[in-house]
Amino acid sequence: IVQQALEEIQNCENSSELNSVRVKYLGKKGIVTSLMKKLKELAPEERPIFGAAVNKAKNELLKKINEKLDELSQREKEKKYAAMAVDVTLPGARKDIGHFHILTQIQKELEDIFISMGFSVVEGPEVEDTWHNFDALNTPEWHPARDVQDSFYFTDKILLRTHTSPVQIRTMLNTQPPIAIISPGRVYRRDYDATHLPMFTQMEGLFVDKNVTVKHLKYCLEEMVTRVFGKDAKIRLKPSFFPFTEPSFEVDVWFGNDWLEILGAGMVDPNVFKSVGYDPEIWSGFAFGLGLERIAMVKYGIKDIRDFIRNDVKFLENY
Ligand code: FA5
Repeated sequence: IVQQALEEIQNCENSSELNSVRVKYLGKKGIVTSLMKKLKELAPEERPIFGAAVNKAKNELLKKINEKLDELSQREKEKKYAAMAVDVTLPGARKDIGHFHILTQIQKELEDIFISMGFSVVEGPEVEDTWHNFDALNTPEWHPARDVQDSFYFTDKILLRTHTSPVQIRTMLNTQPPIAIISPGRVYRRDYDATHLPMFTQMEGLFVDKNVTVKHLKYCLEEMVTRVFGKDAKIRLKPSFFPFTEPSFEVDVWFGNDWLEILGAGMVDPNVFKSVGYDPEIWSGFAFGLGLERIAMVKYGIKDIRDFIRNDVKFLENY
């Protein structure tokens, strides 16, 4: 009987099976218990021997059952914890997170490039007065750029700035040379087609010191262009005209297999220095104004400037 019981204990898979085995042998009506009841049917001299044997068997089974119970409950615990465990090596659920708008990316990229050359970033107001936007920039009343056709006026003296150049004036009025600043921001014009927006983004650059020449301007722009477009990119300065620079240039970049215009630049006109109280005999400088949308269009081959403001997620996700 003991042999049989031990085998059954050993074969138990879980604690409830083990409990059934315990009841079967040691319960009130169990096999071992009923053996004890047979004691009184035996001859008196046989009773102590039989009793001791049954007791021994009972204790042995109890001990085995308890051992087995420990083992099983340990195993059941392990199973339970294993089921609860988290595999930290599994990849997480992917969340769609946004990223910077392509124009913001270009702006940051250019800021980093100019900051590394020693420029600092300043900002100016988008609502300007005609003195900062035009007069101080040597653009007199009769100049066609002041025409209501091109600018958004609130009153005859207040308008949405048409370029970032008024930040040159605000900076020079606030500080003394040497000056090396860039100024990114929105500007507004009455323009709208595949290459012109009524609201677009420029980045102004201004460098003022003694003995500044066109070479400094060219170096600075070449450095910027090769860092944005790669080592093979080249620039070309074409003569142009701006009232606030003399000489003035339009700058083309060679990218892909074409020359593309990306900015206007030049040497600060003496009249601009006079309007901020700088002596043009002492100070010289260069300035440039680049169109950020145009730079992004050249770099990424974007054909229609209106894509920047359509907020089409499919377009924006590409950059
Ligand atoms: C200016 O606005 C001058 N203030 C630039 C400058 C600054 C010259 C300092 C000299 C010294 P322009 O109007 O060419 O220049 O505009 C500069 C750049 O802005 C252009 O090369 C072009 O890239 C971009 N741009 C002009 N108009 C638009 C428009 N409607 N939409 C998008 N980009 C434009």
